[in-house]
Amino acid sequence: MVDNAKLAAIAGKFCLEGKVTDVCPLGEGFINDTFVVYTDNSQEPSYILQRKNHLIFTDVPAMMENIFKVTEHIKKKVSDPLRDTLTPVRTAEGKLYHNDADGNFWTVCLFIGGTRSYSVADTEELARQGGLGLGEFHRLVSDFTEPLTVVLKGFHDMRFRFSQWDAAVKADKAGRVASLKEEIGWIESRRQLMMEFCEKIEKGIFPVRVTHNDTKISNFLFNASDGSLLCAIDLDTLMSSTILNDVGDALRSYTNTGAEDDTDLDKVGMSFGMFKAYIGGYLSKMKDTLTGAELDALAFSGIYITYEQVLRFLMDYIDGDTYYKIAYPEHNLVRTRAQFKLLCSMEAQLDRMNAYVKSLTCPTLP
Ligand code: ADP
Ligand code: GN1
Ligand code: MG
Repeated sequence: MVDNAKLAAIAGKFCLEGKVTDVCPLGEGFINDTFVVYTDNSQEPSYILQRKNHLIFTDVPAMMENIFKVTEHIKKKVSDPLRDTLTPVRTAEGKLYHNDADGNFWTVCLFIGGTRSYSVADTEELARQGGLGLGEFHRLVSDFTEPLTVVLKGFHDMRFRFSQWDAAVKADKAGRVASLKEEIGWIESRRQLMMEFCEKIEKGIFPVRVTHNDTKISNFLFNASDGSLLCAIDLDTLMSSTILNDVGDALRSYTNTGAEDDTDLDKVGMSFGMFKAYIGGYLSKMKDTLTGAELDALAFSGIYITYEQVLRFLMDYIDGDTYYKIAYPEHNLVRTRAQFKLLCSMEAQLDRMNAYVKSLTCPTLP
């Protein structure tokens, strides 16, 4: 752990207003280390300081360049540019990151006050706000035309995930494969179905758009005053891909009645009410932009990305827990089981999810 004085010194490398008075950890994400920075300008937090995981994000400068370009684009279109998207802060040398003596990459952005974030959606109104927020984000970036660097190769590419998976099962680095016959079967029994969908993506059936790629609820800020959605944050995985990745990951997060890592599987499942609320919000912004192929695949996208998440958590468990931060030894296995329960619940409700999307997009005439 980095001590407070060191963190304050790192924050001091950036062009901050005021003198740093405190830096406190914010235990949230699975990949980066996030801190809140206080200054003598305010009682409220002023900045977010992050140590980006450079073992995962191997080109932090390119990642920050993506974030800078896209947020600049968004700022030109919104009413409150300092609240309606992230604002990266540069170092005294004019860089969007600070590379310390130990090889760590640090970044700073403005803290957006008067907001709150969630790890689970507990009301349908929150889910509807989430859908509106992702729709608004996709709308804001829809005319961003500059190329974006691929920060994580193969991120939502199932063919790539299966190549990692096959290598992990073969290597069996942590010696856990023999005890995971049932769980491995969950992945294998759906491999062909998932590859068929992946082939559709590869064939270009869905348009390539600017996407967030990590749309779980904790990566959005909501206004504390009225619960309305403010903006998308955690823009590390901004890339070009199909919006189905974003909608699918959001459905995985917002519709789950339990936690992502719930140990009580009775609590886990897809709430159809939350699905309706999320998709209703999203489509109210994006219905006229999406192609028929995208609309037809919207409901399945939740299954696709939830399956990918089961695979990724299980693969990390097989690998000996090297990717995601874990809070206890079996954490990745618990996550795998909880996400699998959610997957089964989504599979059982696919027909009615599809019917609901149809009812919103092709209303029958009276
Ligand atoms: P990670 O990459 O570790 O997931 P995030 O960027 O998602 O980190 O940030 C973790 C949490 O910190 C968010 O869920 C949110 O609560 C808070 N947060 C992040 N950025 C800001 C910001 N600019 N203003 C206010 N809160 C923020
Ligand atoms: C990670 O960084 P964070 O915690 O927002 C992961 C996502 C997973 C998510 C599961 C770069 O997101 O892909 O869906 O955990 N991010 C990366 O909660 O791998
Ligand atoms: Mg996050």
